[in-house]
Amino acid sequence: MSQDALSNLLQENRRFAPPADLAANANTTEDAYARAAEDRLAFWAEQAERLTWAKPWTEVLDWTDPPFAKWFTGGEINIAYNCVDRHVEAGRGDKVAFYWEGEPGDTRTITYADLQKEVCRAANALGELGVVKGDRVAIYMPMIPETAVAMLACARIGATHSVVFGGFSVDALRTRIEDADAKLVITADGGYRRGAPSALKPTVDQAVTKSVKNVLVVRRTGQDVEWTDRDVWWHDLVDRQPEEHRAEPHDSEHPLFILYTSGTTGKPKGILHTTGGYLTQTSFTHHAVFDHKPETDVYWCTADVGWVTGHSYIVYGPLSNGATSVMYEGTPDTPHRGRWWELVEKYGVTILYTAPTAIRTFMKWGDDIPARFDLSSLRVLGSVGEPINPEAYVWYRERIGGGRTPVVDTWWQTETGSIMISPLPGVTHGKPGAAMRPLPGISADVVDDEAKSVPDGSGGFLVLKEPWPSMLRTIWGDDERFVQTYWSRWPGLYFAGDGAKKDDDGDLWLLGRVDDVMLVSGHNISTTEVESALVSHPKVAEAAVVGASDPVTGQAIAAFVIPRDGGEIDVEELRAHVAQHLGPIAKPRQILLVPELPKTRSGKIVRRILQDIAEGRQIGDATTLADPAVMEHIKQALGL
Ligand code: 6R9
Repeated sequence: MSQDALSNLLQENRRFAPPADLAANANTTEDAYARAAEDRLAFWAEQAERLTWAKPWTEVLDWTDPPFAKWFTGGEINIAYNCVDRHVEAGRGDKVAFYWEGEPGDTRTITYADLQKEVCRAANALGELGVVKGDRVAIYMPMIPETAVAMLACARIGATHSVVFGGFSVDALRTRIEDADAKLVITADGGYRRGAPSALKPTVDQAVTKSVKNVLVVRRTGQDVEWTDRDVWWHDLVDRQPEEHRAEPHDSEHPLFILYTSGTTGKPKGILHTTGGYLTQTSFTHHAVFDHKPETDVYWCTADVGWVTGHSYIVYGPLSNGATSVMYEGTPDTPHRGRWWELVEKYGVTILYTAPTAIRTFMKWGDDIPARFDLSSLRVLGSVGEPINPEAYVWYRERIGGGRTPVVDTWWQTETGSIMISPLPGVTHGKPGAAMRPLPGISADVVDDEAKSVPDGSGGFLVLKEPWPSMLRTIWGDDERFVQTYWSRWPGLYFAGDGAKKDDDGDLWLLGRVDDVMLVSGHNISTTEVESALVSHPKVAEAAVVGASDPVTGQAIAAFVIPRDGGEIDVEELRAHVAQHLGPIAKPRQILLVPELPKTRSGKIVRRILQDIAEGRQIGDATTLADPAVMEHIKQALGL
């Protein structure tokens, strides 16, 4: 890619200042940037002090063997103690940790004292099953409280967990169990999705490999399950355990979890996160980015726990800060399309953290649905997972946040462990579609092919310049691939794989994966910008674009568009609309109207599949899709 790397076409001039009262009482203020710039390691040491350490560290960062970082070396800490016990010891045992809502409408309220007992029982149960510090445990669960309990119990005893999405297939689960050499699988009979029980246990039965000694099964749906000697019911084993368990301190660099990212080619990468640095940064970012106040806030992160967002911002970050959270099992349209807003009203949610894909879905369903509910409790809204189009940002702020709430667009990855680039709600004048600045203590930049920092107003590659506490430590079992994948493009820089641009103020805009950048008549055009231009048309709910090979232009833009409210769209008018916004070079060759888009469980568009359609090929592997039926609907709509 040349120095003019990614296009810089989109003009967006709207600005939103932080609300005065939020700014006046903000957890993190402007001075944090200066303090961190002056002494980054002292800044992170200060954040680590927010936690309770069993043994103090001797060195903040050991970077003598890059890119293998060690944070808070010599320190010892127990993550479960920090997320649970210390709140109980401080007299906050009666505070609610989770308001859990099952999809069928059943509910559970779990206080920190309840959570402590349950985590201790589960830790004792793991001991009875012979799981010891250093073993790996696979967790394949629906969104129920036992999932968080299982993760915390592993963390407590020092077993490394590997959570696998409940929607993944036998093959996907088996490869992950195998790669981690898991000794135990924790699962459930099933969970509720779209109004019906959806089975999990049969998938585990087919996926278990030799290393697995036991399968621990939570009864959630009550559906019939096959049973073998290896299987143990959670209620039989965990419920009879003592509710005391000593939380042994673990080394700051003890492996906490492995989480697999699929990538487009090759076997999934087991991203390894460790203990002290990970908790320091998830805890700090949850506190700072959401301005979380434990006494008054009710926080809801809508992610699935099988995604890194669920690890860092449903479990570890919020619990370390003593948060009261909502946890919801099911889909947003069950039993009706207002379910989320009903939950916001019911629990008085003040902070909501979700993904652009969900926001665009709600836009498509219509403004009248959220308008029926009282959403006035909301004060901060967050977005993660993809670039948020300006139109979706403004809709979120206006229709969900009543025009009052800052929107924090948070950029990060499984690999980074926590949020890296984001506005601070009490400091930043937000721009719709921009992730703005690296957080205090984080060094990010946009560079060209030669790793030279690009000037304001241009685009290039997003890189991270200094190690950060919650960075991945390696790829499980494959140090070489870790170095190759992330650190080999330019010496000393972490390459995130994303394109970005700096605007004239030096603020950062994410432009999508560089693999997705299209090359049209010699110009690099970002999929994100064309999608945002399409979505800015009032009749478009959602759009995905890909570069399809073209004999004349090299690649030509093929756009897949979902009409808003199922309405009609004049395709020529839409092409003209894009040309008007971005210039004639960005005009799609082809616009295909579709009812849905192929997405992963975390809402990312699987462009590879759309490219197969645009180039008239057989459609490739669709196993990582959240809903494989989507492909049938698309093919039908296109007459394929
Ligand atoms: C947390 C998470 C990471 C990739 C990342 C980027 C995209 C995430 C984003 C964003 C633009 C944001 N991404 N947040 N792009 N703006 N606010 O999503 O982790 O599943 O590993 O995906 O997601 O492309 O590189 P993960």
